[in-house]
Amino acid sequence: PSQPRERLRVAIQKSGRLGDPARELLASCGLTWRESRDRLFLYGESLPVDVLLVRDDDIPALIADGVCDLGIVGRNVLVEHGLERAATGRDGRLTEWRRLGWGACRLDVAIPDDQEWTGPEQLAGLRIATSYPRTLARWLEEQGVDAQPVLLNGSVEIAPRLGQADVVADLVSSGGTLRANQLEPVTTILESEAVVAGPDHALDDGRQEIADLLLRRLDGAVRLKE
Ligand code: PRT
Ligand code: ZN
Repeated sequence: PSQPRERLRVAIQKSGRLGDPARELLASCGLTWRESRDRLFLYGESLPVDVLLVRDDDIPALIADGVCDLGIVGRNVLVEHGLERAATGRDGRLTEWRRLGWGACRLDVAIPDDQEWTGPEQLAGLRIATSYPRTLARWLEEQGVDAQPVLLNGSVEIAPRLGQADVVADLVSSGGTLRANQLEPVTTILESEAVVAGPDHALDDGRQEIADLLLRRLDGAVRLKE
């Protein structure tokens, strides 16, 4: 059990695609802050809200373990973490508290562009390179297809050329990266965007009230942008 905490703690990506938009969103909620010397922490000044700057992959576990209350993260990361956590029998279910409408991408299956796509059954027996093995495995199971996820944490798109895998399941936004690697997206496993992730229950120690205030402002800021 963690110590009582009267300040809300929000995890966001330190750098990368979602870091700057997440900071801008918090600023548009009226949050001002002072940055810690090591640049891992933003101490909220105008609201009792502190921000932890981390790798996006660490955000779900920080919330599930109660270190942070909320996080801004891609649905792709949240879903993969949830499946992993469930498969390994740990509790700490997370949900999407808000969808943010930016950071959009898809987790797509892509095959060499000189091949014809006839449907998911074509993937039977193939090695599929991905950074999202649980999400891929769930989809394969739904499709009734038996294939072999190959976990790669980066450069998934070059795996077929290197002979590490036959096809890939990778994040796509413009599709340029796949095309440059002679791959063609053929079907979508997951539609993703940035979300506010939180536990599937209310927060303790008065932090729910702070979260409600922050989310009210966030909803206003998101509406203004539309
Ligand atoms: O360092 P850290 O671990 O925090 O960052 P990261 O490198 O793991 O993540 P980052 O910053 O690359 O992505 C963070 C989140 O942005 C992802 O989890 C997604 O939710 C979201 N997102 C949106 C994307 C993309 N669009 C995207 N295009 N994440 C990755 N990509 C990749 C894509 O796979 C391809 O390799 O970007 C490349 C360019 O894509 P195309 O299709 O435009 O060519
Ligand atoms: Zn990451």
